[in-house]
Amino acid sequence: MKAREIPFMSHASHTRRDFVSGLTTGMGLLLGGCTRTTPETGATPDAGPADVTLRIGPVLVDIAKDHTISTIGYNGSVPGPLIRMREGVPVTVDLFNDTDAPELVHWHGQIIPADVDGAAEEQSLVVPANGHLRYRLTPQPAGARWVHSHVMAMSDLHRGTYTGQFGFVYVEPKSQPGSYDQEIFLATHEWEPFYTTAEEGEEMDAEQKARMAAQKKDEKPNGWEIGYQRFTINGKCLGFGEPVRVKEGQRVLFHFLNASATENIQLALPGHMFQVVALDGNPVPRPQAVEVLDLGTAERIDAVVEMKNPGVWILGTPKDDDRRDGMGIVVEYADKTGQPRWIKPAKKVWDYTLFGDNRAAPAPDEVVPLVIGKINGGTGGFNQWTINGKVYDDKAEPRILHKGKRYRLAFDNQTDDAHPVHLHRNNFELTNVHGKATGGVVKDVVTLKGFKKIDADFTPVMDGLVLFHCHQQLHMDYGFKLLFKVT
Ligand SMILES: [Cu+2]
Repeated sequence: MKAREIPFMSHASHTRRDFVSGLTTGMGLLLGGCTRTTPETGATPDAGPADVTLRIGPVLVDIAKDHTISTIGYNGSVPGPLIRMREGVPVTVDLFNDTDAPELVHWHGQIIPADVDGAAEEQSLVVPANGHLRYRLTPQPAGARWVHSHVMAMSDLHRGTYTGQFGFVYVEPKSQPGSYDQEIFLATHEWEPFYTTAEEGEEMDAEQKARMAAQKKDEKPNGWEIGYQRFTINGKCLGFGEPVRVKEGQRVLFHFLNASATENIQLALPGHMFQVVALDGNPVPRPQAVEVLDLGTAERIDAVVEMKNPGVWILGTPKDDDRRDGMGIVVEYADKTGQPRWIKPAKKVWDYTLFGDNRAAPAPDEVVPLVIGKINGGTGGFNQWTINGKVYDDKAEPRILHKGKRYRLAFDNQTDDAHPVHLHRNNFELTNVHGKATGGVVKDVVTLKGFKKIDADFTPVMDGLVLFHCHQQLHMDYGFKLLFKVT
């Protein structure tokens, strides 16, 4: 069976125009092999149409009334088309780049060879400026994955994950789990980034506050942070797009993706609970109902919501300013009208271990300490980020890991920022979160809160270069990376 590339047909908030552009996408797919004459960059030449085609190019996104964002996206829409693949079934991928800058297309959360993973540090194939790249990959594992640009943006807030280059990838399992009446894919993203010196305070406990107070002495002041003017779900500000239309009694499976460049967010749907069934696309041992979801940059959550509170509601961020600036979407029951309602949820601390079980983790073959540090940039400068005391050095030899051995990544965040750290081409299992043992929660991003420790175990199965980094673009760009080599 072939992988399909389809528009967001199942998603209520897509307008007719989006749907039409989705159809255009489908035609691009058929014509893909003959619309460009630029040379192949490498990989597997293969006659005939590709199974998946992504065309990188300028796109205008109407995020609100009289408010259009000019950015770079995939196939003329933001988010890009929902790409469905089947676990273990190889696909041919065509990447066209209609921009003047080389691009990297990263298949986030998939266990695939380094050359097609889409990261410069892993020496992946590049999509040349105004050029074309074709290769094959075998999608795995099943679950909610995604695709996004992996270029360094540095000080340019119109590159990398600041743009509209992101889209859902759903790798269909060999057998379908769970029952639901409707499936909705929702991706959050912020627009119109700007530099600010205002630091966004994370919620902190007494221990975190004490450590922060101790650390603030004798330091340069904090460097640039990023703020945003506008917030969207599936490219629309709250109230502008079509609502998610539901019926009383339905079980709706939501696939949430935080496609931000730099923001960790929360989402709530007043009057309803989220039954969390998978994190980063991987089923959790103990599905649990929660009122508020926490999503660090690049994290995904699959949650089932039972629609049993008829009305018109706002699914959105508990942060009033950000919701006012667009971070939300209306959920509308059939035959219900009126102003969408918002009720502030109770404050709850997000806890990954809620979804884990009590199994004891096998002892690792080796512990890899990863101590996170920060060098303040001072006013008008960029902060730098260190792992084990060093900013990323592309001349340094990668750290060698061996296939089949169990490694424990021992994260020790010695900064006050929360870091959504990501390991490429592998999944890891959380084994200890803030001193509490857990098991069975398998992820590819984990958000390290300020001054906290998390252990995550993994066993590399595929050789080659493996990039580890913070998924906060500004942190990644300024040092927060480490390269492994699996042999
Ligand atoms: Cu970070």
